Amino acid sequence: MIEHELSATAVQPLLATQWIGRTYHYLEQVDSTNTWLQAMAAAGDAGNPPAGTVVAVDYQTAGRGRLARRWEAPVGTSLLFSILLRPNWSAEQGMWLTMIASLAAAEAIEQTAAVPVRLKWPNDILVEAGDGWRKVAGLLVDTQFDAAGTLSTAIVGIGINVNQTAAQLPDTLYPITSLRLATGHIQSRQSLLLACLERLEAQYEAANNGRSPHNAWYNRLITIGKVVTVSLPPVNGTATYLEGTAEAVDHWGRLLVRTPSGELHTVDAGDVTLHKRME
Ligand code: BT5
Repeated sequence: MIEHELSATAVQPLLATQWIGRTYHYLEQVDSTNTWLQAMAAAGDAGNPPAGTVVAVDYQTAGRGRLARRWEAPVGTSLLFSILLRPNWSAEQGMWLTMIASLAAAEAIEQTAAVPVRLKWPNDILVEAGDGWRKVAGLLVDTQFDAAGTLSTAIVGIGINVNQTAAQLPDTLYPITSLRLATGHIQSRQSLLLACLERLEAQYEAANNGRSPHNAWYNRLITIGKVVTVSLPPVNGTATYLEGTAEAVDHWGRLLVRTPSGELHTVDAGDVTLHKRME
């Protein structure tokens, strides 16, 4: 029998990591890899499943984006996986998880598909597709805090459009693509997964040793200097928006938006959508 390219027996012997992916599950289908790993973590006792546990699938019946949005990908076309981390970091440091996972995915895509990668705040991964930057991947970080407010468990979910044709991509408000469309070649999901896990471990170790990922992440952001519309959490059921120029991102990953009246607003990633203007 030919091994599935994402099966444990195919992936684990090729892993260059110490702990990420050492516990590894491949499943044909789940609702959402983040939800599945969350349930595993909730059912386990202390330290179980271990930090670094990975689940990768061929299909999600209820793939999740942020804020109850959906992540859609036809069977076998994408890299859909989640990693369990147990950081014991301060709550403020939570955004570092998005930073290191974005950087890991960016580096892995550049390494395996040889295409330039930039990031759009807070959690989009973009590639140059010939006609500008298009979203090729997204991150979903689910966090849990212990009684002392420490970030105890985090599930980092990554969805990368690998081999979709144009017809297989969902309709979106902004430009999206797959690595196949951006490069003109079918790409190996296995090589990409191995590279992502290896880069994530390196990024995580550096962050865990106190080295901030901020500068590397900031340097890849296309958002800075752009006019953005931020949709804030609804107030009494009414949508509220903030339009201004994205001036910077602070050390903890919050976006600083200057409105036309000159006020500077600090925007937390968890609560917002950036509308329009990827160019
Ligand atoms: C994201 O959310 O970009 C995070 C996506 C994370 C997906 C991974 S897959 C493995 C793991 N398990 C999960 O259940 N999720 C994670 P957000 O920024 O909210 O973007 C969601 C929006 O992206 C949707 O509302 C669609 O407009 C668009 N979208 C849906 N599927 C897409 C795709 N395949 N490629 C590009 N955009 C997509």
